[in-house]
Amino acid sequence: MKPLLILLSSFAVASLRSPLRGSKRFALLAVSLCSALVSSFAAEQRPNIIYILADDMGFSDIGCYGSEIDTPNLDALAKGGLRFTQFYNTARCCPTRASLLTGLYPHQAGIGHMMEDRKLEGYTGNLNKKCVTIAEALKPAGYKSYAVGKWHVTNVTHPKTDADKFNWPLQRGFDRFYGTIHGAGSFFDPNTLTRDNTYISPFNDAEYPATDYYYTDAISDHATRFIREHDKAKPFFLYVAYTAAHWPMHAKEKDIAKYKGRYTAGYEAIRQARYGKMLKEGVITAASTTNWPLPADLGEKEFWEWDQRNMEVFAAMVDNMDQGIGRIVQTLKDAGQYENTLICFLQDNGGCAEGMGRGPNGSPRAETPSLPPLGKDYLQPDMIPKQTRDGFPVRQGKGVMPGAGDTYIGYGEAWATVSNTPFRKHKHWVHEGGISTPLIAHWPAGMKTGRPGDNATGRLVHEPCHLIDLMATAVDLAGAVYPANVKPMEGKSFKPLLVSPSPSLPVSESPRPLFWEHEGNRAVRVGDWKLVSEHNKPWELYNIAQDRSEQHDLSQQDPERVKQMTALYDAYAARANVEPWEKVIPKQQPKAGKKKKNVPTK
Ligand SMILES: [Ca+2]
Repeated sequence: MKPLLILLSSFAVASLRSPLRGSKRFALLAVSLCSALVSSFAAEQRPNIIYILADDMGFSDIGCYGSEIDTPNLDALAKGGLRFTQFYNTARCCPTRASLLTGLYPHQAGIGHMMEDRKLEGYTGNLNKKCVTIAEALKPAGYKSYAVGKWHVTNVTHPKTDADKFNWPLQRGFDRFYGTIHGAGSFFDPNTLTRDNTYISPFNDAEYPATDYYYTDAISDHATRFIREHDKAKPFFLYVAYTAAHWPMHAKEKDIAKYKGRYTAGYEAIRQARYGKMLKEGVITAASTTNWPLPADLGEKEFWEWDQRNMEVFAAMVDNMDQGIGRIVQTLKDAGQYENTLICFLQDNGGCAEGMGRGPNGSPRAETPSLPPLGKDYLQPDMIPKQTRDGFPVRQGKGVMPGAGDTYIGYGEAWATVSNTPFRKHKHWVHEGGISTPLIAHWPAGMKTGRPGDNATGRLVHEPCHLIDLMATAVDLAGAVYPANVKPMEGKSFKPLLVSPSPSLPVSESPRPLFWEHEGNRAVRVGDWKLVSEHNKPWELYNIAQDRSEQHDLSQQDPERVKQMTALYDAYAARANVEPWEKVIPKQQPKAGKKKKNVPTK
């Protein structure tokens, strides 16, 4: 109410100083009061904004996009909001977070690859000073900002370092933070766990005492805490970056138990069931197809029980995240903030086919711990812990049943392909399987137009949109002024798509180009056309409206379009700090994108 009081005082002073007398002065004061009230009312109508990001999940992994995994809370948001069918990320953890937070393409923000400093402007492993985060952009407009979960846009990550934390959440505009600075780790003992600017141990945390610590729960609980403790006089921006369902496959037994036996039908049957549900939901058209084989070297029969367990745990991780999102929604309702909060849910890249922990046969758990226990104050330094706190060695390899904290396994290429139904490729690649994400947007106060016959909720939006649009949308809704002294934001506000009852309203008058580059994999999309290539392979051309599964390469039939779109891509690469992959990582070094067994690539 402070701004209102200031406004009222200034108007009152102005009217007293006015040469007008009596009723005229009263009329001026009344008009002034009305304007002040209107402007204050307008300010208070600005919505809270919550962006929820999930990790390493495919396009079909939540219920309202085709999954058999139970996600009732996300499904309810979709029913009361909108689902975008062609929303895009950047194919990988770090660049997606850089792009989401800044509204730029990742290389422009300094994170064209991961956290390593490659001594190139587009590849510094830190957000640069030529960008602002959404929190920084919204602060002058009066927003409070909170971040929870995975940060992963800095290379200052080791608990023992006293390096400058210049690029941590509180130094990039957020008022409070709870989460991990690094990009992956144990869900039962996460590395780089941090509150505000201080590393903490989850087992000695007076603010969040936990007997059965699980990171996804901790993220949900801190999101609800920040909402509860927020001063309602101001609007807020909350960024919730879950690590579910990134490897390792870690979940609570009670959540896993629910999925026991749900995957006995096998990879292909689950893929077909998802495809059918996706068609029914309308999130794909029949122009997409699963009429192409799953990877041939999969489904080793002797490990089938083990690989079912991998997917059961993956499902449990998603389920637990959805339960947490339900608690966030309930907290908003309890706080009277539900109606005027925009909630967006999306995923950072497609399903992950990396072979984490899937090497030669692993060992069964020993009956007794073989290592000295770790103290409650111990700050876990490792992405892959060597042992549990109570002294059991962490195990990897085929046959090691995942779920508990002494295992560290990924769910592998077959399930990742099922996750990405019906699209090609995975995390790392910029074919549709790598870059397609659901986007659910839910904002009751903004979407209720009140016009008769409106079908404003439960709609599908088919406009191609991208992470870069999340900054533009936040700035638009907040009434913020985007600073002039940093790189202009690349995206467009999708507010018109949220508030219009029209089934499809273009964000821009003409189709705008969207661009991707990751580890030499490249793509550009203009309207229905997409030009895409794997690293050091020829361009492929697809009509996405007719062939989103990218099965029919039209590059030979339409060389003129290939030429035009290549020129667009080249101009983008030149202006956006994109370098040839060989220059980023010289050939003698291992390529992070190349599949390796048992080697972490974050
Ligand atoms: Ca990821």
